[in-house]
Amino acid sequence: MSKPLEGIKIIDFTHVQAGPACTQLLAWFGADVIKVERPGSGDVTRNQLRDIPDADALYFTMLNSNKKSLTLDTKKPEGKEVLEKLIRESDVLVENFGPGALDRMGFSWERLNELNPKMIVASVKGFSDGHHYDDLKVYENVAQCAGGAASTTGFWDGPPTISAAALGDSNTGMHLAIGILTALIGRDKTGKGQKVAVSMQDSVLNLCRVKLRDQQRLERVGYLEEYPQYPHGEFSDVVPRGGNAGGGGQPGWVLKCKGWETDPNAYIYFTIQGHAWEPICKALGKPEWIDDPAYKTAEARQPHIFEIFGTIEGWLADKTKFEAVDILRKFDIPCAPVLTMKELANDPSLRASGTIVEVPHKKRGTYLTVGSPIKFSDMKPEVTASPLLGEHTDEVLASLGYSRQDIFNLHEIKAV
Ligand code: CAO
Repeated sequence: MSKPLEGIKIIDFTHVQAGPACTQLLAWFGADVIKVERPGSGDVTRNQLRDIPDADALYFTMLNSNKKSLTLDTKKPEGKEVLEKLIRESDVLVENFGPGALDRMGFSWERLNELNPKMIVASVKGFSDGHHYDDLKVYENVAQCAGGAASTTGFWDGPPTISAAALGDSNTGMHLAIGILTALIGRDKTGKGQKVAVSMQDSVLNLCRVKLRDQQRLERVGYLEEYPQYPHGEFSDVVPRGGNAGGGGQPGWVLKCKGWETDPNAYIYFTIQGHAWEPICKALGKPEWIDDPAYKTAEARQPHIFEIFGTIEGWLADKTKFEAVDILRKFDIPCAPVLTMKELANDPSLRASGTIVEVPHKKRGTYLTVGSPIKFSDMKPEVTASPLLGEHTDEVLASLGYSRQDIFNLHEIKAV
């Protein structure tokens, strides 16, 4: 089956997570992604947190599937020459080096645009160009702090908290992929490439936009009625951390189920949707709450929402998280068990849908990874193994017109 991005050649000058997540997605959808790596070491994640000696770490394999690996020292003149050839025939270059690294290498946007005016140059940086922090190097947690996620995550009596979800890294990569695809469609109309830039701070903030909503509401009315601080606690002039409260108009909380005393994940998330109040009361065996003015509306419930959650926990005490959800789903109540990575890894539905896939790898044997979360009616993205360091160097050089002798002579700039 032909894939929509087949024929799009991408120079993948990315490392760690933010950039690789972007190019991996484009590779799944058919793009020819050539990962350019430093000879000898390659992407630093090949070696980070290894679980098998001498085999690429899962950190690398799970972010670089479906790609080719070209080892090339792009600081040496011969390496630059090869890169220039590649640039002339590629559609996109993606990079997430520290600020200024590509310029220092001699490949500024102006130079790249001169070499190939049709090429799209896509970058991830910690902060946007011209930002007062635009010289900073940034990793995931730094971005979560700079983008508003940390100050609004966690509990009010604890410190700012980092989410396990890669809001700074993979999320930024997904934003960049949207930018690249948009620029490719734009190029079809104008014939010109352009520079696409995404900052990790901006991408985190984009996902925290409801918190910016809350900041403005707080400044206008002085309180936020869906936060646990309302109505008994205090609000300052900044959006507080709301624990596990639901972010919209539906109060929710993480509630204990049978076995919580020994199993740290024996919980469900329970949401009280306004129109589901009647089914909730029925599910809990509390029909008297349906028309009681102290419980009937969301506004009336809020002052004693934790008493209501306590009653629900009483109901949950003899039910596992799975049993509870099986009952509540019949009443159309939005809820889910709190799932562990072990449960997700073995979930038959996720295996069947291709969201969790097993990938054979030359050195590791089989590893588990997350497949495409985007599903298509006409295409099923297949996940293939990440490349070994320099696995495709000779193949890529040959495709650029280098002879066997030339390739041999280039030994110094490509040696693994
Ligand atoms: N051949 C020769 N040199 C190469 C090369 C190659 N194939 N590939 C990379 N290099 C060089 C670069 O030219 C650069 O050299 P100089 O600094 O001397 O100019 C160097 O390797 C890479 O520098 P870096 O700043 O990108 O790497 P770092 O490990 O110091 O920092 C990171 C890593 C992630 C903090 C930084 O790249 C960064 O801030 N990136 C932008 C934000 C980002 O994407 N962060 C997400 C990372 S995922 O958590």
